[in-house]
Amino acid sequence: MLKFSDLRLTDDFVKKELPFFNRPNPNPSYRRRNEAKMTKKQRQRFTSSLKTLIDDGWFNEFVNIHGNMDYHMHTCNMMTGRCSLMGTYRFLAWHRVYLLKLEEKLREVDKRNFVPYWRWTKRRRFPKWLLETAPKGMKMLNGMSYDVRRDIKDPSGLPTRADMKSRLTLSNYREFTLALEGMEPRGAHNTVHTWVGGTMNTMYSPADPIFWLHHAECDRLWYIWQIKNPDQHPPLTGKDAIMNPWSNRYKDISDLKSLPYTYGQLRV
Ligand SMILES: [Cu+2]
Repeated sequence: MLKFSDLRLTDDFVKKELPFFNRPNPNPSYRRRNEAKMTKKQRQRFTSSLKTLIDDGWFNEFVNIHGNMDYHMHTCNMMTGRCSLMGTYRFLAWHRVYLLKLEEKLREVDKRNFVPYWRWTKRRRFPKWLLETAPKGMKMLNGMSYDVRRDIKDPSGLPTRADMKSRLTLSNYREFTLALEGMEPRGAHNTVHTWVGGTMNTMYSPADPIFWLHHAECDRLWYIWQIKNPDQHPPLTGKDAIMNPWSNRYKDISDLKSLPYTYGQLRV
């Protein structure tokens, strides 16, 4: 069982001042691991379980939830070009729920599964072991078919660790989430989407398995930030606070101790 002391919090202040009400789950069901540190078996399990979900059509439908941009889960809607703060405020929580739903399904296939995270600041290249997992013959909401494509750029285009460290010092929710998601000047999340390119640059980006590893890293960065900033929340009320099409509420999904997972590493 994971002990709190295993979390390797490097910052002494965090250890001492960690507020009781937003600390990691001391008894998580599982741990999300760094993709670079996974064993061959764990990687194979992940890709073959994903393939099971792709082959039975579940994955395609699940991707299309993201293809429907009516859920206000990004600052800007790629379809209409309209941007709103509501999307800004829902971005992190909505994607946390989305990841959890895939993870639940993967764990139904094999209980040992988890969504790995890709530390793009440190491992500055596309994870080789995932290169060949690129679904083909996917269907968009309008019935058009597509294959997952990538246009991977030079490593220098990825956000740096120094950059992320400075973004994590922002202590206001809105400023932080914008710096992570990306408005100007190019937030980290958007930068990585563009860096992978191809399908990752569209609203069908979840069709590329790297989407999940990228978003697990974004979620991990939020998680680290939440520990340091337990009082910072987006001003979501009423139905805006419900991460539709699911029924999860912001207040539950942002409570670290109620999450079933923790992260293998809590450093930026
Ligand atoms: Cu998204």
